[in-house]
Amino acid sequence: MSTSGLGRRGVSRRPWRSCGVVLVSVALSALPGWMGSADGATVRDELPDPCPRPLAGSDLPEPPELRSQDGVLKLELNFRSFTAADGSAHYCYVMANGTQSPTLRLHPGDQLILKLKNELNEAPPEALKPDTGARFSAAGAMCRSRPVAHADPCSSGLMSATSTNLHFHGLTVPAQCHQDDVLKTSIQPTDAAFEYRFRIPLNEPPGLYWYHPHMHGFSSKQVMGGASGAMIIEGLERASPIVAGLPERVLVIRDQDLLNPDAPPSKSEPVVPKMLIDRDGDTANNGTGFGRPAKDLSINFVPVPYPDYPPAILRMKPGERQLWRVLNASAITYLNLAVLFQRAPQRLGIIAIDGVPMHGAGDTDGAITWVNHLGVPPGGRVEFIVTGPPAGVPALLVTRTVDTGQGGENDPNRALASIVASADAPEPRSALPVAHEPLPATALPWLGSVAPVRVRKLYFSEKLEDPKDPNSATTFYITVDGQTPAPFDPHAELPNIVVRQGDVEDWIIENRSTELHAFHIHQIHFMLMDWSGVPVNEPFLRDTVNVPFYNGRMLQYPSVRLRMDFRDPDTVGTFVYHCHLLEHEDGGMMGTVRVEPAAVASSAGDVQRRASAP
Ligand SMILES: [Cu+2]
Repeated sequence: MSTSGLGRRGVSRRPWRSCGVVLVSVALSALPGWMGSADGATVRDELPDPCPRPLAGSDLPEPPELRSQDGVLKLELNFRSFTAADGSAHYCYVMANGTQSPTLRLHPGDQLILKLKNELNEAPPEALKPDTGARFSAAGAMCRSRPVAHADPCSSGLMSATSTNLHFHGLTVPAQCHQDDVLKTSIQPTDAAFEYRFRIPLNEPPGLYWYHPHMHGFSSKQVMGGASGAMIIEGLERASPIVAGLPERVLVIRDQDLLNPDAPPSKSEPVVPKMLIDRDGDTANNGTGFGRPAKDLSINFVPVPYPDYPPAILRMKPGERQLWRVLNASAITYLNLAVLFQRAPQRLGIIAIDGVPMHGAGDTDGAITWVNHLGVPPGGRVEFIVTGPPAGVPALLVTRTVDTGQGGENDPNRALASIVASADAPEPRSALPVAHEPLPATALPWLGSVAPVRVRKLYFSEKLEDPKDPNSATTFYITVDGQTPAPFDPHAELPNIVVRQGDVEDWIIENRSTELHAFHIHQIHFMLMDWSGVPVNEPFLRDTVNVPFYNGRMLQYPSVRLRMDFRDPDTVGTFVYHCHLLEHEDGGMMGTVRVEPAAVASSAGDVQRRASAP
């Protein structure tokens, strides 16, 4: 189930529990930038959309890309939002030339200098609509309906509809202000452009990473509105020479509120499942693989809306091999990608997962793993080799249905892009270098061969505020076993977990809810060791992983066992782990880990977080 505090399309819902318990009605005139019209939507619609989106069925655009030069990538992004005429919220990172969400390309060792100007001048559009009876949860200083001017963006921790910040998902850069901190960093529209400045570690694996806002309570809204972009750490051909010289494409898949929520399913679908709505207004999983999805998807911003899913057009030369770098930037939608030629699934050669080459570390035989479908949780990335269809053969990139559990959303089968092969198709903008030197060997032993110094257990769970009222709010938890379940508390001064830099630990993540969750941790990668107690042979690293759901009949809760790598000195600091279904994260499913410097002795115990009564 999802909770988003304020429901879509004018349905008033419960506030974010994790931001406190005090309900505050927000007068429209109290919000910065509000234009004070009795018919605000009309005024808004007259403004040009700073985040324009292609039409459904368009040719697939490539995201703009910026490459580092002489070891530096310097850029400025303006963060803007807009309410489209159909009521949908658009958020975007805009460059001076008006293009959106550039792909940032850097080499290990390069410096990124990114100035982010928060130009949000409106609250989330749905929260603003007069008919929502707009309410924000607010408690004390951390969750406010209005930002306070002149607070230090590095320490304010303010969370409001117009606050933002950036997370560089997957990178092992320090969780410090101006680098990759999301716990305290909060940029307001009244602030000057905020500078992110850090160096990509020399040992950062080459592959696909991404950036997105991480404002607790508002992450889902901003990301679902389109606030995300890809980052590429160059050098994948050095880890996997098979991709040297290949043309490459970046495909960013996002989700968004349904463009046609009231339409019946397409007549071409083999079954018409009964439509079930979960208690937060999303379409619930019906188990058939068809029917109305919880969210629409877009691919490089080309929407592929329910119910007919008109695919974007991806042109390539017949039989050409390409490297596809796919980011699931959805807020809540799981993907299960496949490429079909005349409905027959094709082989996809996996090169990297979550920014780490498959054959960069533990598995050195260089053989490519070929699959015919690829699951990608929200936040996850896959990079794989695709061969174009012969000329004239109809081909599709699709996502197959994902069973998210009885309590999950509906992620049905649907098309994303029609692959059209012709000899005159344009080449993608980029190709991987032909020349390549092998990556230097890593200094540390392969993670899978290191014995963990301890084992911890955490579990996902959910609770209805009023078990007798299915429409009451859901609170989402991730709890360290033995601690008292509590939604993420931005006021907390103590971390949930303390570890020591240099250590490797095993974390068992259990799922006590009836829906799938996606465990993600900032700053580090991990290796999946077992799946509900059964060892798996998956010798590669990830930063986001599915945790299977409980079906109510199992004798024990499903779980994953993860080998967590805290050996890198850049992990020292305090950062978060959470479910990457951002509605769940916003709803409380997040915790903190403090990595202490190796020199600090005996700090490895769990810390019971201070009681968080507001
Ligand atoms: Cu979740």
